[in-house]
Amino acid sequence: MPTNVTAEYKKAEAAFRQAREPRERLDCLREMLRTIPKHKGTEHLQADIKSRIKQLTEELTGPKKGGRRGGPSHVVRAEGAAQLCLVGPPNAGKSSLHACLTGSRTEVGPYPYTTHQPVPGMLEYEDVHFQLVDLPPVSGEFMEPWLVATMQPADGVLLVIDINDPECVEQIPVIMARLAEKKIILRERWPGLPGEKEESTGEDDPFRLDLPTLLIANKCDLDPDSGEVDILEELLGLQFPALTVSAKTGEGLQELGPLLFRALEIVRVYTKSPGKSADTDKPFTVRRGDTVMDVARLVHREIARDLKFARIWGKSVYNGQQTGPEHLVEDGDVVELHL
Ligand SMILES: Nc1nc2c(ncn2[C@@H]2O[C@H](COP(=O)(O)OP(=O)(O)O)[C@@H](O)[C@H]2O)c(=O)[nH]1
Ligand SMILES: [Mg+2]
Repeated sequence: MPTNVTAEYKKAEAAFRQAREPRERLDCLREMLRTIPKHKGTEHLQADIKSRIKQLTEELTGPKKGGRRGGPSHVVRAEGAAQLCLVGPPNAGKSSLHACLTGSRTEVGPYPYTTHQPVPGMLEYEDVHFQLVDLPPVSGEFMEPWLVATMQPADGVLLVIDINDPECVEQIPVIMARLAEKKIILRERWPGLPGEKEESTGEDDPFRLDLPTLLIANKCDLDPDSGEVDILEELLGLQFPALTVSAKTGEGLQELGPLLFRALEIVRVYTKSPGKSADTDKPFTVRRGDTVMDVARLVHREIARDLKFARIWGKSVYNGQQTGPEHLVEDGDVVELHL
């Protein structure tokens, strides 16, 4: 990592890390390229930024050259409370799980490599939605080159394995290594679950993506030994939070929504207008540690800009308590934004 970068560049880099929308990410990359000091020490990073600009531009517009006209876009716009990618070896049951959990009609096949495109779908839990993205498999032999770009907006990974397949002992490290080569690191630690803070190296690489990962041990209907996944993790020296499920019988599937909700520390906030009752249809979702201002940003950029104070109804405030924009919101809060 080059030293001697300017404050302006650091700001652009920080904005890039925050950006989730592909277009916004592209703008940030351009800003990084514009502001990076052009000297020997940053050559490598400059090249990296340029190649990402090229890649993202192609993803957004479809390939320019080549036989096929404007191929399908592999960028899935994040929606709902969080986006989770289904990653795993061929035939683990990723598409079957996606279909059960979201009602999608993603293709399921008894042979590997049935899935060729990212398929989004929504998992409902109470009044929030988690976006699950079904993906083609990752194996030692092959990984779609666009997969890395597709995973950039994700908040986490569901690492799906067939718990009865003895090969999963080899498959998991291979998948982790393949992704790590592309700077995607599968993490054991989730904000809302117990676990030790992990060592992180190369912290200042702007292109490294750390994704909290849940191990989904599928096909438990074939061998109902519930201790299997613990043995596997022990063997591999891993400590991903794990869920044992069956896409076939539905066992364990109802636990995913609540687990994600806790793990990601989702906070639901309902808005209301003065003198009216709260809009309880659809919450705005933020994370623990987020503020009234973060909620305002979700409502509208201009509302955030003009926000003066809020009134809040909730568990740890008195009814209609007046707070500033920096007040931390809590799950279930009703917020009235005043400009
Ligand atoms: N017994 C059993 N079979 C499953 C389960 N989930 C998926 N399968 C089967 O495993 C095969 C591969 O499933 P698919 O969802 O296409 O796997 P993917 O390649 O990971 O997307 C299909 O024949 C599925 O019917 C499960 O929970 N139990
Ligand atoms: Mg599939």
